Amino acid sequence: MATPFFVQAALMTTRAANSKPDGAPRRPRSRQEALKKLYGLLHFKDRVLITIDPDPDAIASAFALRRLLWRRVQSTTVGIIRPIKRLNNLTMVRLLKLPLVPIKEKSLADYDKFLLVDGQPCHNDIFRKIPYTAVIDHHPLTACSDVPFVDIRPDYGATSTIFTEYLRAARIKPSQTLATALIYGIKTDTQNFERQSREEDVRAFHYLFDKINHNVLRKIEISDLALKDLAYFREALENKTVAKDRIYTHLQKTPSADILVILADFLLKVHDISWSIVSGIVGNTLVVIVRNDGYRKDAGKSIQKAFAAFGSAGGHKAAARAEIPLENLEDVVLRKTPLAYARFVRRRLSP
Ligand SMILES: [Mn+2]
Repeated sequence: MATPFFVQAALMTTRAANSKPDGAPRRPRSRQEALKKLYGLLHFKDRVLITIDPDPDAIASAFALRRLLWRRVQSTTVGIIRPIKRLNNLTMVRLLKLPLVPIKEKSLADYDKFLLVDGQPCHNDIFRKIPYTAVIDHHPLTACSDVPFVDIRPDYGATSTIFTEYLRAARIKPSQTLATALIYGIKTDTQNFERQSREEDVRAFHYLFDKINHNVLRKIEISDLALKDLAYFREALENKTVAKDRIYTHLQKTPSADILVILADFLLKVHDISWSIVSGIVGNTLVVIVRNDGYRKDAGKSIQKAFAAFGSAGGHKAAARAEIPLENLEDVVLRKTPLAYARFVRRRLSP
C-alpha cells in the first residue's frame, strides 16, 4: 500500500542521532520509515509514559500512539500534567473510557521511556524536566531540547492528523473509540476547519468519518453546560429585552465569561434576531459579549465604538467582546445595580 501522500510529507527530524556524518539531518522518507525508527528506540521491556497537556487533540494523539505501541512495549500509560476542566473534554474521557493518570514527579521513576505528543519540552516546566525519547507535535518548532526522535509539523491543523497518518502507515484500523477521539481532536484544533488546516487534515477527517460513533461525538460536542449553569439561562431569559432584531440580557454575577458566550450563541438561535448582546459582571469587570448573523454587520467595530473609551473592546464581524473594569464606570453608571449596568450596555449598543 504505497500511499504517495505519506511519502510527500516531509519529516522534520533533527539532532545528532538522526544526522548523517556531515551533520545534515537525515529525513525518513515515509511514515513507515519513521515508525521503524521510533520502534527501534523502544525495547519490549520498556514501561512507557506518554505525557500530555490534556486537550482533545493531545488526548486522541496519546491514545493513537498507545495503539501504535501495543504489544511492542511492556506497558503504556497516558499521563496528564493538569486536571481536565473543560466539560466537553470531561465528557470525551468519560464516554470513550480513556484511562488518564495524573503525572507525579516521584512516580516518573516507574517508567523507562517518555514520549511527548501535541506539545514540546519547553512548553512547560513539567515537560522540561523529562528526558524524552520522542516528540510528535504540530506547534511551532522550538529548539529547546535534544530528543532522539522528533516529528514536528507546524503546518498541520492537528497532531491527531499526524497520528491518523501513522496508523494508516502501520496498517492499523483504528477502533471506533480511537477514531472518534481522533476526529474530535481534528475538529477542535481546526475549529471545524475554520482555522488553519491542510489537505492532510481533511483527508484524515474523511478517512476517520465512517469509523466513528456519531452519537458519542455529538454528545461530546454539545456537552458544554454544567447543571448549575441552567440557573443563568433562567436569569438571562427573565431579564431579556428585545428591540427590533436585537436581543439584550444582563447577568448580575457570573464566575466566568464562558456562560455569557454560551448564552449569546444560544440567543442568536432565535430566527428573526440578528444581534444578541449578553453582559454580566465577572469579578470587578463588566463583560459584554456580542454575536450577530454576520450579514453586513461588524460586531468588532460596533463594540469598539461603544466601549473602547472604558476598557478593552474588539472582535470580528460576527463575534466581539468588551471587558470594562467597573472602576472606569464610576462616573458613568451612577447606581451600581444590575438594571443600571444593563441600561448602560443597551444605551451604548443601540443602533
Ligand atoms: Mn493540537
